[in-house]
Amino acid sequence: MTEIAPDSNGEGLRVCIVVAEWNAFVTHKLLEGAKSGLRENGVQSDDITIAWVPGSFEVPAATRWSAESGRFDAVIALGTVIKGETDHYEHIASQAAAGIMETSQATGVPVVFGVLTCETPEQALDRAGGTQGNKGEEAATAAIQMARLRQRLA
Ligand code: DLZ
Repeated sequence: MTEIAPDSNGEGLRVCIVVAEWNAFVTHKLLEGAKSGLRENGVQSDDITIAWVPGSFEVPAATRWSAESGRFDAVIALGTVIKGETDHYEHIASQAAAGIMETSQATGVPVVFGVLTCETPEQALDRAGGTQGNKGEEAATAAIQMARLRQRLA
């Protein structure tokens, strides 16, 4: 039997973080969490690229460009969708999730989902360094582990 345990050693990995400006009061905190998660696990600052996009709807396109570039071992997608008075929320959240999954499957590059989908701003802040931790930091660990797993399985 062969078992591959999670490997969170980020040394030498190159990672692109795609982050949405919409709801910047949350996404900036997610970005800080992702950067510190990468750095704490050994990813060098010079090996981290941050790409800002207007909103979560644009996140999938930028993840696709970065994944197709061949320059990155993993891509982290960050955004925050907060429920409003219209069904815009459902469209943006579902398209972001589907596009990110499609990018990962089409390119083979791990693209991890760090897009919050919340009912209220408070729920979002709880998940961006508040009572529920920082989903950006969790995304960083997931990105490293998936990049390492890909190296082992490829
Ligand atoms: C338009 C819009 C709305 C209403 N809400 C959000 C949101 O909660 N989170 C988010 O990341 N982006 C939102 N946007 C912006 C869209 O993602 C997109 O940037 C614009 O529709 C332009 O294509």
